[in-house]
Amino acid sequence: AKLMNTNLSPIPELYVSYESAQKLKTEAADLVSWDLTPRQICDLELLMNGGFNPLKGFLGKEDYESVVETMRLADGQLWPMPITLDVNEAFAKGVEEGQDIALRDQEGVILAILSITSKYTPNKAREAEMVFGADDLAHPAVNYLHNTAGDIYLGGAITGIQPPMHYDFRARRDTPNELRAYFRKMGWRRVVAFQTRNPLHRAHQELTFRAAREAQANLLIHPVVGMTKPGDVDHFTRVRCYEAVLDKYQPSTTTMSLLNLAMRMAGPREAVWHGIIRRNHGCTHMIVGRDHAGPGKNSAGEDFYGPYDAQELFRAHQDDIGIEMVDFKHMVYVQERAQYEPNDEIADRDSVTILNISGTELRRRLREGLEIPEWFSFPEVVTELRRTSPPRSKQGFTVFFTGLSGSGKSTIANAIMVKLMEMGGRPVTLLDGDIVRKHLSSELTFSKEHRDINIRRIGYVASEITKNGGIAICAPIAPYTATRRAAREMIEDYGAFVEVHVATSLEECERRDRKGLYKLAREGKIKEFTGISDPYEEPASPELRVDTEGAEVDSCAQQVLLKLEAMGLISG
Ligand code: PPS
Repeated sequence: AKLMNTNLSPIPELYVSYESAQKLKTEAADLVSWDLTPRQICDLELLMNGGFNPLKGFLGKEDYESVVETMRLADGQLWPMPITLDVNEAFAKGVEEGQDIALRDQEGVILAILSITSKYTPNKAREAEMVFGADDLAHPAVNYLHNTAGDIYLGGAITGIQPPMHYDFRARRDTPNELRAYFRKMGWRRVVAFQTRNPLHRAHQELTFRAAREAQANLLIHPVVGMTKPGDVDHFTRVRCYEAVLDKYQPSTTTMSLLNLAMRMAGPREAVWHGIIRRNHGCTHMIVGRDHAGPGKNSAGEDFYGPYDAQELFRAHQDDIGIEMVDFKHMVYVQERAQYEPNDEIADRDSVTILNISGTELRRRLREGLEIPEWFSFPEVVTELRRTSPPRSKQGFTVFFTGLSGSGKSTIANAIMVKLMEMGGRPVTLLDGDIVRKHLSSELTFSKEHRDINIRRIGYVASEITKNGGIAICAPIAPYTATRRAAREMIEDYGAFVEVHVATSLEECERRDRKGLYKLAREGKIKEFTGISDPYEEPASPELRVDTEGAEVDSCAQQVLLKLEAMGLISG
């Protein structure tokens, strides 16, 4: 029995009228307020605009436990994902059931009022097992649950005041009721939704064409622009990619709209959730492909879910979800026929050439500036992707020297700076220990706490330089492993981090004693001196270790350059 969406009437939203909102806003200014996290802002938007219908607010204890255990709300309605307001213990102590609190965005604007009816401590391990399939931190949502989310959940009804503000791609964002109205206006009664968090390549286009044909339906390309899997192509780039290929679709049968959803990568449960969300947006069908909303490998290196688990769970709940699944197997390119075909429908697979480029391979080719063939993607899409991920030899990066005072860090760093400037192409900034302590950290001492602040500042500045395509050369002592790691993490979001341990021994540094500081330190005239009266934790696995004893500065600098070349950061 084919489902037909003849009912495109509006679905309930949680917003009050404009007049009441103005009044509430003034009143809410006196309430205790919670500053929403980016993920909570995404959830709140879909709660308020009906995208999460039938939810009326954040889940209370009873509903939460029921959702975790049975995928249903306490009243039996299908709902697979715990939508919870997690807060820290300090905040939770100050509020109680029966109290109203204001929910603010990150600039302090009041978006909604939460009437707390439930305050509870979740069993996070259980939530991880039941919802995400394993209590394994390799799963991004499990990692979020344990390491980002607060320990107490607040549940209760939401009174919506205003939607979160978006300054980007505003014309492309639609609420469920705006899409319903559009479908009504256009006479679209059967609409198949394509959920995606990736740029559209030819395989995706073929899949959407086929799905629309199979379902005899109009097509809604419905990309997620809220939060997707860490490491994904950012949504700005993706939306430019979508816009670049939209004209390959027939405008009278296809449209695109952006969805501010915070994905959890929960595979099967997520597919069911996506179905309910698309039903709320007025769709009658949804495409579920291979490994829908998959989180990648678990900590044992295996897939969290089977490739078609999501399709199975969706199929089992299709009637409850209220929309029909258009399922697809993996699409591959058949060279002899110059077209994409579902992998499992290729009868003559022994006599044809089957081509496929995985996501990992695509990223490698982008990184190394290699060819991306036309059968795989559209030139417009590839151009956009290359703009945001230029090959490594055109990206910014950071060289981070670490070593004892007097080990030769500055000398090598200066030599490297000059050599890189001679090559040209990217601006180079030297963040030497002494320069930094003069311009960025003049108020800091050499206590552990202050050294950490100093290195974090260097890390931040280097990450900005790297992000903007420059080369940062840092040369602090940076004696602590954990702080060096923090700097690495800041920078690796934007480009390579090359840690170089200048491994001159303490004896040699003290023998050279260029600045006469070791002598003073031995005499106790300088306190907390690295190597003498303060620790230096040697890096366990730096990208490079150079030994300055018995080697010229020039040869050390050459070793660093060769390393940069081997890493693809400078072209040969
Ligand atoms: S840190 O630990 O990374 O924040 O140190 P850094 O900013 O690189 O500063 C190191 C330079 O400061 C001088 N100096 C000291 N070093 C270590 N310990 C103590 N107590 C100290 N007091 C002053 C020293 O000259 C370091 O310079 P370099 O260039 O490393 O020899």
